[in-house]
Amino acid sequence: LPLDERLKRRIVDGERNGLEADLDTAMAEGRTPLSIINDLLLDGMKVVGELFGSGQMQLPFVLQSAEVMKTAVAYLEPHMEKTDDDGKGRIVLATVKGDVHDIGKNLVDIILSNNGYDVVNIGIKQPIAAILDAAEEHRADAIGMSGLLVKSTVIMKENLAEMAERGVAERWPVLLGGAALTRAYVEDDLRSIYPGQVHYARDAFEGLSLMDRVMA
Ligand code: B1M
Repeated sequence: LPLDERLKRRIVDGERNGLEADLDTAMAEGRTPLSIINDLLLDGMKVVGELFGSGQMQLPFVLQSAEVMKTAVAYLEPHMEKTDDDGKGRIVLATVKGDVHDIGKNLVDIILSNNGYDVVNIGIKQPIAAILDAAEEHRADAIGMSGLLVKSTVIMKENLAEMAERGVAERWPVLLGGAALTRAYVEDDLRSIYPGQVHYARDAFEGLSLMDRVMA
């Protein structure tokens, strides 16, 4: 298989052996780490999602694919470009209660961190109380929530309601992302619940441009 196709296959097949060598070759050929992730590896994850969704792939294999994805991202991370600016703002990032998916959230962490933001990544399955405690403790400028399950979109709604009730809307703009969300749901349904800023980010790069806007 050509290199590009092989890297994508590695994610689908959960095949780790020789991964680093292929990533090195891709970089040596001039691909940036981010283009390897966005144009190849995420394509592989998409296929995994389709196979899993249609019952053609079982969960343990999805987990293996996710592990290879994480290994690849960790390997590529030190090779990514970083800006010199620092201290552009601080965001608390979490995957919401009941949800374990964190590959997207961790990509958002990497992109924001490499672009001058201070990211407090508190992990998966985080209830709103823990998210708000972290935001308070670290004096965050914004809160980012990720969630991939349809259930998580409901949790986000509850979280925003709780935040509105606690009167923190002035303090914390909110960024939301994850495969189950849609722009329309965030902008039409969720915005009306929270009297502060609520933004939908389709991907990590939109997350970055939104943070730039929020902090401007
Ligand atoms: Co799960 N899973 N999974 N899974 N999994 C999905 C989400 C699913 C759509 C698969 C499917 O059926 N086709 C489906 C959800 C269906 C639904 O809710 N209707 C599903 C299911 C059902 C489940 C379980 C319930 C399965 C089970 O146990 N029977 C279980 C859930 C457990 C739980 O959470 N309580 C489960 C478990 C898992 C694994 C553990 C095996 C593994 C996760 C490993 C891990 O993350 N550490 C896994 C995986 C890998 C997937 C799929 C295949 C891939 C997800 C992924 O990493 N994508 C996924 C299929 C899919 O999404 N279509 C699926 C790549 C990642 C980069 O994309 O996170 O969307 P994503 O991030 C994007 C953007 O969304 C955005 O930026 C990223 C790109 O730049 N973004 C943000 C994300 N967060 C953001 C936050 C921001 C800004 C942008 O600001 C704050």
